[in-house]
This record gives sequence, structure tokens and C-alpha cells, in this order.
Amino acid sequence: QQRLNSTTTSTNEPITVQEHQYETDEWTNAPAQILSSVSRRLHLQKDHPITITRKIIESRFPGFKTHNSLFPVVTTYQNFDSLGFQPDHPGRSRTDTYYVNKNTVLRTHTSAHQADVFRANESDGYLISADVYRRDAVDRSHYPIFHQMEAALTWDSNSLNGESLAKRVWEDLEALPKNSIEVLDENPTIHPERNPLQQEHKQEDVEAIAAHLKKSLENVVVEIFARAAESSKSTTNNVTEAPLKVRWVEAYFPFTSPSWELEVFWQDEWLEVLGCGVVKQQLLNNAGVPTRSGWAFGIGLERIAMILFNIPDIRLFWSQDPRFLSQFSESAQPLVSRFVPFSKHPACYKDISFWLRSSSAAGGMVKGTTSDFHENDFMELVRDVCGDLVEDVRLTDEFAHPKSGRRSMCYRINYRSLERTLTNEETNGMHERVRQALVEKMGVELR
Ligand code: FA5
Ligand code: MG
Repeated sequence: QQRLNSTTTSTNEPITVQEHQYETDEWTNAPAQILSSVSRRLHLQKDHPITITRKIIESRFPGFKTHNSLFPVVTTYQNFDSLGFQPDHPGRSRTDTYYVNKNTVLRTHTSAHQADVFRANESDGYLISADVYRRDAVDRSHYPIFHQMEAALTWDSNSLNGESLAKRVWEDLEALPKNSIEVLDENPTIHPERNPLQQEHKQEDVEAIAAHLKKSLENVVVEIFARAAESSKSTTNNVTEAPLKVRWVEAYFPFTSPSWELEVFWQDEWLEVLGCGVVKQQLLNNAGVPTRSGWAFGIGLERIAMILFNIPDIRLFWSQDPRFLSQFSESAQPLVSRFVPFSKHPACYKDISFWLRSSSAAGGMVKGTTSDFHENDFMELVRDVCGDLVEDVRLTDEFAHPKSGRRSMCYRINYRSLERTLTNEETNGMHERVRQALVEKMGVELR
């Protein structure tokens, strides 16, 4: 039995998303604020940095069929089951995913469309760009709506004319643009436990597919870095910047194996920019294309755009402020220029400490999470009350009372507007409303 989402009132009013109507039920947890942003589709807005980023990446994949306006409401089958997510996978939880109703969600990733696009079988390569939705942390690189670009390339064994798959893939790799980027890649392509070969696959084929995948993505990174470097040259008086560091790390996705993530060292930390891998053969078989095998990746467009344009905060992409929007143009020369922040407004930190309901005391030990307190509920509550006026929310302390076992949490909320200086009155007012909502909706006791 899952607890009702604390930030949504439970009426049984149907939900309308654009022209479509959906029944609601006890699973419904998509807030109005999120649903009303579905129409923004930043990846299609002319001159928007997300659109520019999308087009730059698309240009690296000539011949791939593009799908850029797939509808964001999908079935749980599309988002999870078709990809092999087990019934108890945490990604399905209402703390992580926005449900429209029990069988319907706002897609949490562009992979929700993989099976359908494979089934349509219209091209060897395809690209899907779209808005995706997740309940997640509040900080400079996470936002509940963001944009992904999915790509897949498969080879049909019926069209190899007697050649081996591995040989064909290596030939295709030879034809890719050359680059001399140095990428840390310390692990073997296949690892029997951590990153296994699928039983349907031959090792030599997978080695070739993986090499083609990594080379294709490294070419994207080269393009991004070249443009970012060009833009910083034109605005920073030839101050030379250290070349960006990049590394491949092993990953796990239910729908690829082996799998990897690519990370870029940016602003003093490793930033994950994409996930990828060799498509599960079972998925292709189920999609009616059993003679195809190949790779897929999903890239976070905001993360790339932040590196490209030097945009420091993910909330900026949603800004309607002309001081933001006017800095980007699809016809600019050079196309990419460094974002010039409008004056940075002061931050205001405020702490909030509370005791969880005593039933929570015996809860799980995952950071910030117990059996009936989930950090994402708190994050969403803050967004609900404060909108984009909060820069980040962090857990700063957590402990259990030695005698009663009751758990106490302390979060630090950093209030900062991107557009203006907040008054003390305004921040105090917001903080008070967060405190009240926390008591009313999550039943905690403030300290
Ligand atoms: C996925 O979503 C997989 N569907 C990717 C994939 C596709 C793997 C095809 C294999 C084959 P992940 O949850 O790691 O994976 O998200 C992919 C990227 O989206 C991340 O690397 C990151 O760049 C971006 N991302 C994830 N969460 C957020 C967020 N809250 N805000 C902004 N960007 C995010
Ligand atoms: Mg990831």
C-alpha cells in the first residue's frame, strides 16, 4: 500500500494534458505545475539553447530518422515493462515517477519509445528528442522536467551479404569522422559480473558495436568541446582553459548490456551526461525485429547545453526573461557563445529541522529516506511552495534519538532568484509556508 502523494489533493477529477483526458486514481501524483509545463517543449522553441544543442548533436548523426514531437504521456508498459524493468524496480515508485493514473505516467526517459520505434522499423538509425519528467533532487543540475535525446543504431543481419556483423560494424566505424580525444576508459568492454555479454550475442560483435558506440559519442563530445572552446576564446580574451576531462564508467540499465555512462569533469566535479549500451536482444525480438542488433544511448540535453554555453543553473532554461533568451540564436556566428550571467543575486540559506512521525523510526537507512519519508516528497513540496526561487535543497544532518529512536532531519534551503534580489520578507514568508506545508502534508514535527 503506497502512501498518497502529500503534495497533490486526491480528487477524482480527470486530468487533461493538451487535448487528451485521463482518469485519475490513487496513483495520481502529477502536480498541476508540472502538467501545465508540458506544452513548453523547450527542445522545439526557436533560438532556445536546448534547441541549438539538439541540432548540434543531430548534425553528428546524418541519415538518422528524427522523432521530436512524441507525446509525453505513456503507459507504464512503454516506460518500464517493454524495457525489462522488473515489477519491483525502484524507478517505478511514486516517489520517483509522476503518475497520471495507475497505468499511465509522464515518461521518465526517451527510452519509453524505444520498442515502438524499433517496431516501426523505418531506418537503421533514429533519434528521439523529448521532454521527460522525474521527481528528483533540487539543485543546479536537476530539474523535474528536462530533455533527453535518445539514439539507436542497429544492423540487420539480413543485409550483411555474407559478411560477419563484426566486420561490417568495424568498417562502418572506419567511416566515422576521426578524432584524437583522450578519454579515460579503464574497464574491459565486457565483464562477466558487472557488465555481461548477452547470451544471444557473440563477443566479437559486441566488441565492435561497443567501439562504434563509444566513437560516435566521443565525436559528439569533441564537437561540443570545440564549440564551447571557440565561444570562450571569443569572450575571455584568450584565457586558455584546461581541456575538459572525460571518462567512461560502467553502468546498468535493464534494456542494455553491457552498459556505460559518460562523465565530464565540469565545475570541479564529474557530471554524468549520458547513459548507453548494447540493446537487449530480447527487446528487439519483442519489437518484431529479431534480425537487428546494435546500440542505444540517452543524453541529457540540459547537461550538454550547460557545458556548451556555460549556463550555471538548470532553472535558467525555463526563464522567459529576455536577458536570458536574447543571448541565443540559431543564426548567430559563431553559433555558440558563452552565456553572460545577469548580475548574480544574493543567496539566502535557511535551515529546517524536524522529527519524523514515530512510525518512521524503524525506517530504511537510505540517505534521507525512511519507510514513509522520501526525500523527493520534500523536494517537490519545496518546489510547490517556492517555484524556481530555490537554488538547492540539501540534507545537512540526520540522526536517531538515542532513547526514543525517533529520527530527526535537517535540510538547508538556499533561496535565490535568478532574476532579482529577494527581500527578507519574501524569503521569510516562503520559508514559513514551507514549514507549514511540511507539517500539514507530511505530518512531521518541527523542531
Ligand atoms: C536514462 O534515462 C536511460 N534511458 C539512458 C539510456 C538510453 C541508456 C538508451 C541506455 C540506452 P539516466 O537516468 O542515467 O538514463 O539519464 C540519462 C541522462 O539524463 C543523464 O546522464 C543526465 O545527463 C540526464 N538527467 C538525468 N536526470 C536528470 C535531471 N533530473 N535533470 C537533468 N538531467 C538529468
Ligand atoms: Mg544515469
